[in-house]
Amino acid sequence: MPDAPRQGGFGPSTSKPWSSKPYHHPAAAWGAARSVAQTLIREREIVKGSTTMLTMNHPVRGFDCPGCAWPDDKNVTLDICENGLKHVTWEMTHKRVDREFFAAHTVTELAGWNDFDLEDQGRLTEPMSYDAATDRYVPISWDDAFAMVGEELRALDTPNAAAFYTSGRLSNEATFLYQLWAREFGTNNVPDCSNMCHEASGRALTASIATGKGTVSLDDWDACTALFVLGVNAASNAPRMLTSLAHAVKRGAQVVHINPMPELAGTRTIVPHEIIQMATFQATDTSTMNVQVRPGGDLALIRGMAKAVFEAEDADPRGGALDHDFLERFTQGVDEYRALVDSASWAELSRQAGVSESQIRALAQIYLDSPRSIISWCLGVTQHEHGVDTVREFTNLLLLRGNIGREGAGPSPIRGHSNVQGNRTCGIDHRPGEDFLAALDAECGIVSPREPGLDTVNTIEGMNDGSVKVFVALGGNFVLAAPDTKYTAQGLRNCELTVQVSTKLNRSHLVHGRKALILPCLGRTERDEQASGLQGVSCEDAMSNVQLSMGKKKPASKHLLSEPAILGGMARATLPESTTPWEGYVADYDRIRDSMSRVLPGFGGFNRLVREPMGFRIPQAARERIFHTPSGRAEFSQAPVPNAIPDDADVLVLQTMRSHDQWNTTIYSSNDRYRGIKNLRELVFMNAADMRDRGLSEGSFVDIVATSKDGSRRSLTRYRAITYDLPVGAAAGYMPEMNALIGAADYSTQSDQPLMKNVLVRIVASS
Ligand SMILES: Nc1nc2c(c(=O)[nH]1)N[C@H]1C(S)=C(S)[C@@H](COP(=O)(O)OP(=O)(O)OC[C@H]3O[C@@H](n4cnc5c(=O)[nH]c(N)nc54)[C@H](O)[C@@H]3O)O[C@H]1N2
Ligand SMILES: Nc1nc2c(c(=O)[nH]1)N[C@H]1C(S)=C(S)[C@@H](COP(=O)(O)OP(=O)(O)OC[C@H]3O[C@@H](n4cnc5c(=O)[nH]c(N)nc54)[C@H](O)[C@@H]3O)O[C@H]1N2
Ligand SMILES: [Mo]
Repeated sequence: MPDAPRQGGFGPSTSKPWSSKPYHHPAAAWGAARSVAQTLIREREIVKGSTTMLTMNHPVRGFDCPGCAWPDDKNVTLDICENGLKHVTWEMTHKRVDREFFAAHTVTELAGWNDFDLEDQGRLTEPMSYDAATDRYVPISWDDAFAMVGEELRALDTPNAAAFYTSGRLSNEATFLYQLWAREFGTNNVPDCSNMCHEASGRALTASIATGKGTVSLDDWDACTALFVLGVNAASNAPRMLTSLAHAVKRGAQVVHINPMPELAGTRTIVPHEIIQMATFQATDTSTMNVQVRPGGDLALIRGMAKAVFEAEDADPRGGALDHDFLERFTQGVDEYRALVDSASWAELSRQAGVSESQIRALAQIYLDSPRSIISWCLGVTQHEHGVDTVREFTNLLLLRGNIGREGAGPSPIRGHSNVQGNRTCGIDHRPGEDFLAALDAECGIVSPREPGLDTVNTIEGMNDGSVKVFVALGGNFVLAAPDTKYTAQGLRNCELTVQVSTKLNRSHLVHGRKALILPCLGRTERDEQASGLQGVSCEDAMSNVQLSMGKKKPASKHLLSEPAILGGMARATLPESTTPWEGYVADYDRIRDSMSRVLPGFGGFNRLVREPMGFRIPQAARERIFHTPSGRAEFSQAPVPNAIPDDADVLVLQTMRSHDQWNTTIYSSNDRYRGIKNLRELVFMNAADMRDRGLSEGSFVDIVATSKDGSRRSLTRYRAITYDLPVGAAAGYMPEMNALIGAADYSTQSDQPLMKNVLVRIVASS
């Protein structure tokens, strides 16, 4: 792996002077409009891009934005955001990576390029295979590529020597084929990006209320009277959420942001689609309160709120602090939970939360005064050791006042990739349930393996110890997205075969196995023609709505295949005797949906439902207060309050996050507008007191040394220290560059999620 160029990190190299100035404008607004215009111009897509925008997230026959998973608002005619537009234009670029490009550059040479420049070459155009003799990718026919995959897989001693990774934008239909191929072949090794984002949420909600998903809809967001938003940078990562936040404040709901880093969504926005607001520069508040929690202090904070709720109940047993009827009829374990809450002292809860008792009480009062409350969260909560316990604590607090299974109330995780939730629904699960497997086997006439498969961190381990020899990735950029960059790279290089199904060139094509394939696919904006005609695919958003998405654009190259077609081809080559109608599925996606309708609960009539104007919402038992847990009730959890404070005062808790101008490993520019940063990615935000203690001034070069759970150390040198309003002891910087600091052993024992928001570091001035 090359060292990142300075200042630009993995983004565009820049020699422009860096700067850091507080941002004083509302979120979205004209800064966003200007940024979109720049992207459109850069990709020379000004005309096509702007008309394509008009069909994005449109209820009737648009395509689903390939960006984030925030649901479409049926009341908004043009439901778009700055970052979604950047994302779409990124896919629609006129630039192409063709066989001449690969002939002109060896892989060793490309490995020296920076990541921005790799993706900036444009769309991949035809299948390529690595040729070790010339150290180049050379063209290969689709049939030969499929045959290579089939041969390598069939040569393995065990199907468990293969792993099948998904990045969460794969459609439901392709997902179903993908997991069917893996299981018919004989493995549950289906790691996915969700192992790095919401695994903790899924496990927690499943244990508490027997659903892996949030239970609320956008209508509930519009009906709630209090909204608690934890650990999400909404203005950058779910910009369409700003509209809901602004509307909630306008109609008098309480909107509380809980975050160690005050983010712009916690202040004001210009509602992205309200053109008059844009023109007149009127901003709407997006919060009524901001609370600066200690990194990893959320469980203690929520427990403090629960403590105040119990105290209110004791002070006035008829005051309605608790929903006794709900607790009695629908829950299990409240007495034990109460004892646990009683045993925690205010002093300890306040110390661990990093928030004063009076502020926790004020938060609890908002909760007590609210008839309908939603708790919403993202990575700031899940990418911690105690992520599962924390999400279960959210559920505990909600249960106390019956805030589940009724209008305007419930848990609402903010999901990442546009179809990451749908991937899990449709079978990307390394620990599948028996009900699902039995239904799959009955429909498809196969015998699925029952032993659990590998997730992301265990796949990396397997590639390194030689037990995983074939790695297939449907999208994503595994080597940069995963922790411990060097170790992950070593694992990939250890493989017999790596297969990357992608739209653009990225680092994971250059860090490859002995044999390697790059298989280019259609993007979501493009027309997908199969034997039976034009096809649509479906996605599920973060609130369980499933909608059809139809690409409109001419494909970037005539050699591209759709993801279902590539999967069908690889599966047929792997399983020549298979009775699965791979060719029939690919010819007509309705056939895939017919099979899915018989396997997946809530998908009966899939082909009809998905063609309704806004699609359909998957029914959820928990939403109806039916809890399929072992006790048949919603279960309180009984977790101890974790220690969020490092033993050594010199150690800082570093979080790795996104800048405004990136999509995971895709970096659009080296600016982070809302945090006031220009032309700099190799930085670490710190509290002023922590900077002073270390003798650092604004922009000083520092070395960052992380100590892993296993005692090993990793470091980054010559990063710039930037003062930011963070709690003492907290630090923050950008992924994916900082994955170099996260050890392979540094994942949560509760979820296997890498500790991407909890890296223990020492920071010193560079020598
Ligand atoms: N434009 C854009 N949109 C995206 C993405 C993108 O890269 N770019 N990525 C998509 C994906 S895959 C995902 S999963 C989501 C991610 O969306 P986010 O979760 O917003 O992602 P991060 O940038 O990692 O930001 C983490 C947030 O959690 C806060 N935080 C950190 N530690 C703690 C803590 O201990 N407690 C609390 N309460 N807060 C904490 C941070 O200050 C920050 O605001 O966004 C999706 N949307
Ligand atoms: N340190 C740190 N690391 C993190 C995180 C963090 O907060 N901190 N967040 C984690 C999270 S939440 C996630 S979700 C992962 C993201 O991990 P991934 O999903 O693996 O990474 P992306 O950067 O989203 O993938 C980008 C690539 O996807 C391909 N692509 C784009 N569109 C398509 C398409 O339509 N089809 C196909 N087949 N390919 C396509 C392109 O080739 C592009 O280069 O990163 C994780 N890594
Ligand atoms: Mo994610």
